[in-house]
Amino acid sequence: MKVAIVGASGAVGQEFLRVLADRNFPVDELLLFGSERSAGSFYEFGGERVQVKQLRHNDDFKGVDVAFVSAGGGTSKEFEKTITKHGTLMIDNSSAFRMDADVPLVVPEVNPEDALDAPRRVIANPNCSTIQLVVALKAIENISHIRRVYVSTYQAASGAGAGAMAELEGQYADMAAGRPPRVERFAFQLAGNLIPQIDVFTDNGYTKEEMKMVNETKKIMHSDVAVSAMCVRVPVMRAHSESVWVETERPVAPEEARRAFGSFEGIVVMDDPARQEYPMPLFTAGRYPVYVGRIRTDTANPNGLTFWCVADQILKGAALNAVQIAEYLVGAGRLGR
Ligand code: 2RA
Repeated sequence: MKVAIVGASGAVGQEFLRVLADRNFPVDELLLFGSERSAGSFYEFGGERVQVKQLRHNDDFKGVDVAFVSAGGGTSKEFEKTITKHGTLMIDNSSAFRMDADVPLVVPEVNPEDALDAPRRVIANPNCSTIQLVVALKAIENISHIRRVYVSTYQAASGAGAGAMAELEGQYADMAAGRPPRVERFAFQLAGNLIPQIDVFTDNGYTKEEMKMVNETKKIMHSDVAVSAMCVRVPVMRAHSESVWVETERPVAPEEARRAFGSFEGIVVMDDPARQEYPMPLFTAGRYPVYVGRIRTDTANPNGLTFWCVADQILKGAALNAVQIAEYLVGAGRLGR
């Protein structure tokens, strides 16, 4: 297959290279695209050095089967037609098209068949914090309909890109050296701090990140589930964590939930409080699954269940999920020759 990565030099772009190789995705030819700034750089794939080309409005995508795009919403909007005009499937990591009715929003463990109907040749990869949430929710939805979800997120620096990760690392180094930490990517110093704002505020007082969790969850799950979210940036490098409270139609005992999570594809249960076993972002970074632990009954709601989930934001929250969508389509005979 002829495969393209757009935004190859970014944190997610780099992870695409590793995930495609690690999962033996059938790549015959790989094209890398980037901004004027990253054009000319070389990256290694399959034992060869591949040079990044500048993304332009030309016919570079002719013959490309699938393009994994992670270069920001503005670039996705500007280049959608250029990328898809010869039939290339665009799997887009930005928020540009997620809520468009003719663009499927897909998490393969939850709604893979939605990927089969992409009339614009665009499939959207959901927001990272939504992906890990819906994987966990679907395991419970399978045994009792979820009416309501409250979620608090603890989102790593990686969600804001490679530059933000470098800034967090630099801030820790500055603090250790007694220098004032450099603050550029975030509105405030992140090291030693928590920032209760991700993305801009909307009219209802919630941030865009919080409203993505509300709206995307309904679209992916084809559900009327009510979601209320509080999203917080934490000084963690690259895995997002979430505290989740769900209200189900009938009470679900923790043991039943543990079995449902344990048998669900893509979830690993780490839940042995007596041995202090629960998922943590430090140990989840670089891994594929969504980890779930601290499963218990909600003390404030007889139909409530609460748990903690952690997943690598750059992998399951971005690159891995996009590659899994492509793998599903290959398996369904809808991608590649
Ligand atoms: C974040 N959800 O963590 C965003 C990235 N897509 O900032």
